[in-house]
Amino acid sequence: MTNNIRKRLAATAGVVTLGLGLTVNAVSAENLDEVMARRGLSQQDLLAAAKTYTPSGGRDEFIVFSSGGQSGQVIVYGVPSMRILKYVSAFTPEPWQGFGFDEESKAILESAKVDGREIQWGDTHHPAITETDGDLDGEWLFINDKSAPRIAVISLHDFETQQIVVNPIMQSEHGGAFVTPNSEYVIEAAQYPGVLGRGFAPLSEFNEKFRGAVTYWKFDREAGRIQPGQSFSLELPPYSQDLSDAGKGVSEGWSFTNSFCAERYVGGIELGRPPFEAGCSQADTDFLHVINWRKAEEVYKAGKVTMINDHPVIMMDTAIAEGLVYLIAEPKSPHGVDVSPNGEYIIVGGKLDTHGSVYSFSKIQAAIEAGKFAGTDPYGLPIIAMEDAIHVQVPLGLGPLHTQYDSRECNVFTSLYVDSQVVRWDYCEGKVLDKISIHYNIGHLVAMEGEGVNPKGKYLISLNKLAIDRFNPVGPLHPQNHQLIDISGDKMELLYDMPIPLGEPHYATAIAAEKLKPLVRYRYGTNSRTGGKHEGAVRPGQERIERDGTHVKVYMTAIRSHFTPEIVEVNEGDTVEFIVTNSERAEDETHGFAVSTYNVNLSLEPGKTATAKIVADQAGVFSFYCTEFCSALHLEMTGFLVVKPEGYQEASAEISEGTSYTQADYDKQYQTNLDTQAVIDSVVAYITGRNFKDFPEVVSLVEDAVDQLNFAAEARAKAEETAQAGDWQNATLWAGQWWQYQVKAADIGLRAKTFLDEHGAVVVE
Ligand code: K7E
Ligand code: CUA
Repeated sequence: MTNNIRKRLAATAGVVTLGLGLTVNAVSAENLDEVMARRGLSQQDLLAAAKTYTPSGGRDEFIVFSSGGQSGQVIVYGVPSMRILKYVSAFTPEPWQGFGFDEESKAILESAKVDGREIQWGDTHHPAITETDGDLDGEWLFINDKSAPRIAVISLHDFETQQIVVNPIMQSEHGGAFVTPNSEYVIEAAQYPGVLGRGFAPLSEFNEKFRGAVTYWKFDREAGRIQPGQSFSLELPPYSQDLSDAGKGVSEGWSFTNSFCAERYVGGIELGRPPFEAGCSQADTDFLHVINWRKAEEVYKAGKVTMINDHPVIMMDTAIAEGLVYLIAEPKSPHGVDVSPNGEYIIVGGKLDTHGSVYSFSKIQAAIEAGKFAGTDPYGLPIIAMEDAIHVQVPLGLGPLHTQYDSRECNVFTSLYVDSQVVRWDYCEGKVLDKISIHYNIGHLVAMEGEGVNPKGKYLISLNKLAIDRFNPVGPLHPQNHQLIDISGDKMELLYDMPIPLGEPHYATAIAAEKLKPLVRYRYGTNSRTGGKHEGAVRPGQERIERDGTHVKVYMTAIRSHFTPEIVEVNEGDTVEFIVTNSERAEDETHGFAVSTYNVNLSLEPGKTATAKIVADQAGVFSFYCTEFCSALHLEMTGFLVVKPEGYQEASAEISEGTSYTQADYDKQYQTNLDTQAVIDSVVAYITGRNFKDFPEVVSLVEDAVDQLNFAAEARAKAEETAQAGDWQNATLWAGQWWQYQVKAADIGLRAKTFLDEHGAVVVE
């Protein structure tokens, strides 16, 4: 390893002296026609490749946040390249990010318990990005969990989950997360009916005791947190509420939630009764719930609520008296409900109906104002006749589910589950424009910002339920398939298939990449799970081990390529907290912190502080080490946790080592360091001889290199001091440490130089 570094440094020196920046690879002589022939590609394929291929270092125009289905995570990828960039853990532990392993994220998962029960997974369905005036703003992301009624709040400053709230009254949900146009509320509607508050009632009392509900979670933008104390719900009939969407523009202040199984069937196939699927699809229509949330907010603030599990619920009789909820028939087993960019139209697909049904908000308002109702449902909620609310119904194909809006006026895309197609149609005129087949069985689809007030068009992604024969077989459980479709022309064109091997994604949301402004590094000593300062953060030089009875706190730093401290001695049975701060400032210099046997792994991005807490109940000597290959001496980034058996008495405190060093060793290392410094000086001259200050990336690299050189100077002082005292052992080792810092500085300098070369830096006087 040491030799390799020497060679690399020598090479750096060579490049600097010769001024070489580029090498040309003249080996690849195959031309495009030959590649097409060899790989059996058509012109169409080449076109698709050219539209999606992103050269090394290139960026995507859009970023997609996809539900990770049963993984309880969020999948982040780029469009058009379809390169996966990150999995964000939300409801489930994920060791790479340390989520569910550090104490800070364990606290989030602790708050995600349902009635005291730990839920080890999540069924994520619908992500939603915060909106300002109905426009996606890229600050926060919400995602729901269908299995347990929960919503996670993810910061898009660092792509980390910072909060999970548990719905106090529902036993399952589906119609979350959807945001109101200024993210005042995050909407969460129930799915399967239950006794509100998760209580018991016999199924024989289903009609009387079971209920649906919709919750409006208050979002505090400043704090980046849902405020449960300012949130409220509406009691709804036990129709299985499904998806929701918030009104905007003309319909701002309203929200829409559809439902299936308005038959209120309770199943019982084992009793000889027809199963749910028969009992829930008998009637020709279900109900779209039209809710005046702005008015409901006033009713809640006026205290006209019933507290269930300490949560305010507007009961149905109040909702009826105050005119908060209206029902409209919608076609058999509806699924998606999607509001148009101007807020006037609400499009619903009926899974067992062939139509896309376009409701008009102004017609709905006219009916409400005129008090024109077709009757009431069994619970007394007013029903608006479908013909009084419909703008147009368009035959689209079999199994219409979800709809996304295009940048072209009046154009939408609807998924056809049974037909395995996407249909583009005009919802103003009510005509079909184009269809494309997908493989196979599309669920949701996502167009770029296709749910906001300002859809971007260009691309559509079909989120398919089956992959069948699209990929190399990997056993009976197939990956999911996201298919990228070009929608910029009049004909939709399939561009790319992306396998997703993590869970079944339901919905995804896409935002222009330029709207996202994620951090490069944390402010020093950040608790990333709260976004605030970590009280246990220490700077280099402040590291220490504190003992309070049997509770040991290790305040530690991590920097290429060591932890401080490196040897931690505790007694069997002690509780040990490692509070580790990554003291790097350099971009992407993440360290890990794992302790063998004790189920510990932290992810420490530059500036972050995280805590690993263990009960050292097993005596022994356990290595801790860095789990990210952070530097040439990454493998050496290690230490010992010494857990002394109860009653153990140490014979000698002296550490016995393998190698001893002489003055000759010291002199040799000293000379190497002087030679290395000459190389570093030439790199520094190269950088400072160019306009490096025009490149913020290079400025931060230079700052990091200067830090390393300061550390080098400190180590050099210690080496010379111990040499003066004739302690050749420590003098040699300190000289070696001095060299380590030099190597890091040179490594950073080389990166800076490469960056300058690639970005056209110019020589300055
Ligand atoms: Cu799978 Cu939106 Cu939960 Cu439709 S949902 S597909
Ligand atoms: Cu730090 Cu590897």
